Amino acid sequence: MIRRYQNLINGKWVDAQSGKTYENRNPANWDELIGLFPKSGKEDVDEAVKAARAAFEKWRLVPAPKRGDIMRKVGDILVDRKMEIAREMTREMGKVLSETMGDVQEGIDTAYYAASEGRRLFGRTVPSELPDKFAMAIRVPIGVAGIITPWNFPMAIPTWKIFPAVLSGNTVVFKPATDTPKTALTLVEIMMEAGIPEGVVNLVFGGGSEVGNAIVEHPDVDLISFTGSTSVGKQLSRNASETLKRVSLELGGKNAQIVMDDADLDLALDGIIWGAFGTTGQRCTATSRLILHEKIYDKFMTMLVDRTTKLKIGDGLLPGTEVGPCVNESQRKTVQSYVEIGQREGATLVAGGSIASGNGLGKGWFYEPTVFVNVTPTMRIAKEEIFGPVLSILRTRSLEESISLMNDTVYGLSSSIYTSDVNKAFVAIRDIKAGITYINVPTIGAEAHLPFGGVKQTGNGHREGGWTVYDFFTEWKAVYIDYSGKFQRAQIDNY
Ligand code: UN1
Repeated sequence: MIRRYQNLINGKWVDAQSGKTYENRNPANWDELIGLFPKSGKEDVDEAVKAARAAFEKWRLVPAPKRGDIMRKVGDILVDRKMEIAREMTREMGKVLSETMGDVQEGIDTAYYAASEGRRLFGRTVPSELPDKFAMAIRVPIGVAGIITPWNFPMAIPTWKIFPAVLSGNTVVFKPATDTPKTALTLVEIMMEAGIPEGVVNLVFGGGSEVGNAIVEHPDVDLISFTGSTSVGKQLSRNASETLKRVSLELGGKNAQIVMDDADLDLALDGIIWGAFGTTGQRCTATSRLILHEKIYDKFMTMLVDRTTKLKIGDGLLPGTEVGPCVNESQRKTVQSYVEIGQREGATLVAGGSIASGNGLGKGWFYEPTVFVNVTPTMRIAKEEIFGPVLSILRTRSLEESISLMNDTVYGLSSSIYTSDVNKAFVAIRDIKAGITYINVPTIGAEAHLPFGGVKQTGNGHREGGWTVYDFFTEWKAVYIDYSGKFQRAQIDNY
């Protein structure tokens, strides 16, 4: 019996109005059908937005600390159900169980942060120019937030957006990636169980061009928070401009790790293996380029190829697995096509380069962790986001050259340098153009309470995470209170 799941609109579970569904399958074993989910359309989005708009008028009046109490309960339930949710997540998107547990943990951390922010949401008071007059700026909720999320962090990324949105007093229409509907459904169920009122969080399943776009173009949606590819982000931004929405975009990356000749090489090796092949390279923070100092090049490459070829590929639910499958067939095709492009461009494969076929891998979208050398900065494998287990190596002679290679990309999300020289570390912090710079840490593993986002074509200037995301989900209102009892003109009108 195949389970058929539904959208959540105004607190009720409902089918797509068209009655259509799509299949959710396990990328480690495509024969395994997880369930059927609504293939929704514009008419379903209309209903969800109507519900969110109506709910906003009540929700905005609930005191923020009370909204925070609900967030704390959401965190508590996530703690209780962490293992079960992680298993479900590995089954629907493939990354290994320890990583899906980390994904849930990021949601837990974000929930507790939101709970505490309910008692802050700081505004400012400032002096007025005039006597007996008080001036302040307060944060107010904005309205209906459209939340559009990817499949690589099916719990963490929705929580980064939805928790601060609702804590700030907004209501939500949530469209998760088609590859990871089950985790999204669990998150929304938990929010309802914790006491989120009907209509505050609405969930609409379906594709980007139908559901996502209907949210983006809807005149009654006030803001959009999106994580995904740069090409979709650009199109989304154009579509949202018609209604002048506030839009937060977290887009692509071509993150690099530098290893200097003075680095601890064992440490740098652990870093690159985790950064490049953790989550099968499917993080927007994944390390896709390694910039190696010529003095340690040969030694480090031997170490790297040895470790890469020993990584254990398999079903993420099996103990000992280090690298799970790509999320679906088309993602694996993209990876394979980039490997072919790299070879055509003249780069040399020193590890991987093929579909992984061993025991038990035949029914999933597995791909070998892959390393290219003889890569030049103009090759497509050195420039374009691949979103898979493919690492390009660049050789360098100095810190300056390393940083210039690092910055030679249209993206600017994450960056890392391994060095034992504090002076070099500080130059790197100053000169690398990225939203995140790690010293002796891989490019992945951002903490939930720090600003997360990138420069250049990685985004449009907003940050998720920590206190900074609350700037996106609130509007500033300036307030003046004159208690002089007299008519006073502002300074500009009487100076
Ligand atoms: C992403 O890949 O879209 O920094 C997010 C990290 C995680 C989040 C990644 N905390 O690697």
